[in-house]
Amino acid sequence: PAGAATSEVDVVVVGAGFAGLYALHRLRGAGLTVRVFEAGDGVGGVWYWNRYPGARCDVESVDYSYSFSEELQQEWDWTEKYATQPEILAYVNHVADRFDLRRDITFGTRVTEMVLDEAATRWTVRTDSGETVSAQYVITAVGPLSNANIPSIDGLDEFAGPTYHTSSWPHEGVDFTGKRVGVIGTGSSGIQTIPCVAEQASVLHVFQRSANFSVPAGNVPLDEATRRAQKADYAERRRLSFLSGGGSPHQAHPSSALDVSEQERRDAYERRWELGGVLFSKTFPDQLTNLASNDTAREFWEEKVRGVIEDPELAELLIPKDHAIGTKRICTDSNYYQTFNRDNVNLVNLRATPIVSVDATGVNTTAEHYDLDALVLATGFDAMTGSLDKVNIVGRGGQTLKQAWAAGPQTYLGLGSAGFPNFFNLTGPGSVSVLANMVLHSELHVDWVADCIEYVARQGALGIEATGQAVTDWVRECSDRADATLMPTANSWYVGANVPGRPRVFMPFVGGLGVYGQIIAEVAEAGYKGFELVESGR
Ligand code: NA7
Repeated sequence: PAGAATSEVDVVVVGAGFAGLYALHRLRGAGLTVRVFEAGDGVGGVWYWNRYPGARCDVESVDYSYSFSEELQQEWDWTEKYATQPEILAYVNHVADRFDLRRDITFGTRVTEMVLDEAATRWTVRTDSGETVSAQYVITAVGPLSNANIPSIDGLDEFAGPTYHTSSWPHEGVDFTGKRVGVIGTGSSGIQTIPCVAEQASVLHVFQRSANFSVPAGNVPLDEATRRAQKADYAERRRLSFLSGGGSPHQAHPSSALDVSEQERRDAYERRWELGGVLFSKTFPDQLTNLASNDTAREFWEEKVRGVIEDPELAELLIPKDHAIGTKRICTDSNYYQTFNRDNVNLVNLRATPIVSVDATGVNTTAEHYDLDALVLATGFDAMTGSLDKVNIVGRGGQTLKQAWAAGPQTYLGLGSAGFPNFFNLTGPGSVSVLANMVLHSELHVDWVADCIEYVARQGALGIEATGQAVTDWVRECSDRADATLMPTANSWYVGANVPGRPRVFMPFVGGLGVYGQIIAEVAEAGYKGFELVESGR
C-alpha cells in the first residue's frame, strides 16, 4: 500500500514463471528471505497468459518440466507427448502448492522500478501497488517472450468487434462459431491457433506477411508403459539433456548431411519427420551452419508440404523463400497446411497486398476490404528485452539498463551487466535462452545464481558485479559464435527484426546449453572470473 514502510529482504525476484518459481524455492532453501512479484493473478508466466486455442509446448512434456526434485518428476503424470497450455499451467500450480511457494509471491503486482543504492549496494524496488522493498539482490525472471508486439496498424483501435492477442487470451475462452475471423501473423502461435479457429469460424482470413517453416508436431497420448519407461530412465535423460544443445536428450546424426548417401539422408529426415517436432532442424549437426546441408532439409520439407496442399499456387505462397529452414524458430503444427484446403479458409498474401488500415468493419489491404466479426493478433513479442524495458532499472551513476543496452544487450554470460551489481537476469539475451528448453535452462541459471550469492556471503562482501571487459568479451564471443552459423541471416525476433527501431544484434548464445553450462560452471570454479566483488559501498 502507498506510503507503507520499506521492508527488507535478501532477494527480490520479478516474475513467477518457471524461472522465478524455482528461484524462490532454491533461494529460500539456501536460507534467504525472498519476495516474488508477479503481474498475473497466478503462477506460470507465459503459460498463465497464452491461452489461445491450440497453445501447446514444442518441447516434450517429460523434458519441459523441473528436474530439481526426483519426487516431483516421479509423481507427476503427463498425458501427452507435447503438453497443452492447460496441462502445463496445472503442473506449475501443482509445483507452487507442493513447495508452498505462494506465501512469498505477491500477485497482480508489477515491479515498476529498481534503483541501486550505491553506498549500500542494495536495490530499492517499487511496484505499481505503491509498495517499496529494499533487497540486496534483484533477479529478473520476466521471460524473453512475454511482452506482446502489437503492430502499429492505422485504425486498429477502431475495429468494432473484439480483438485478441494470442498472448493475453480471455480466461473464459472465445467461441468463434459462425464468425468471420481474421488472424494476423503466422509464427508459432498463429500456426497453432489457425487450424482450431478454422474449425469454428464461418470464414477465416489468414493475413500472412512471412511464410514460416512448420513441421508436424507429432503429438501422441502417453500411455502408462511409456510413462513408466521414461520415469525409470529420468536420471540419464536429464544428464543427456544438460549436455545437449537444446536441453533434450536428442542426438543428431553423427555425420554431416552432405557426407551420407542420398538414401541415408532421406531416411534420417523421414524418421525425424515421423517423430515430429522442432528437432527436424537438428537432424544433422551442420544444418544450421552450412547452407548446402540446410538446403537438403529444406528440399525434403518442401516436398512434404507440397504433398498436402491441394492448390499448387497456394503452396508456393506458404513456402518460405526468405530464410533458411531453422534460422527463424521452426514451428510445429497439427494440420496447419491442410487447413488451407478448407473452403472457409483464405490466405491473404501481405507481401503482394499489404495491410493499409483497420476500420470498424474489418481489415483493408491495398487490394481489398475484408469484413470481420473478430480479429486475432498472433503478432508475437518484443522479444528478449521487451519485458525488461518496462522496468526502470537504474544502476551506477544513474544509468538505466535501457541506456546501457541501447546498442544491444550488454551482458556477461547473460547473467550480469557492468554497472549493475547484484542484478541477475535469467534466460535472457547473452544466454542460450529461447534456443533451449526453458525449464532446464532456468534451473541451470538459478542454481548458478544461488551458488554465486552464497560465494559472496562467504567472502564477506556486499555484492558482485560483472566487469566491463568481461561484458565486452562476452558480447564479442556471442556475436562471433552466431556469425559462424546461418542463424543471423534471417530477419527473426532473435535479431529484433520484428520490432521497428531495435538494433540488429543476434541476442541468444548459439553454442548450446551443454557448452554454455560448462562455461558458466568454469567461471564459478575460477572464483567468478570476470566478476568483481563489491567490498564496500562505492
Ligand atoms: P512470432 O514468431 O514473432 O510471429 C509473429 C507473426 O506475426 C509473424 O508471422 C509476423 O510476420 C507477424 N506480424 C508481426 N507484425 C505484423 C504486422 N504488422 N503485419 C503483419 N504481420 C505481422 O510470434 P509467435 O507468438 O508466433 O511465436 C513466438 C515464440 O513464442 C515462439 O517461437 C515460441 O518460442 C514461443 P513477420 O515474420 O515479422 O513478417
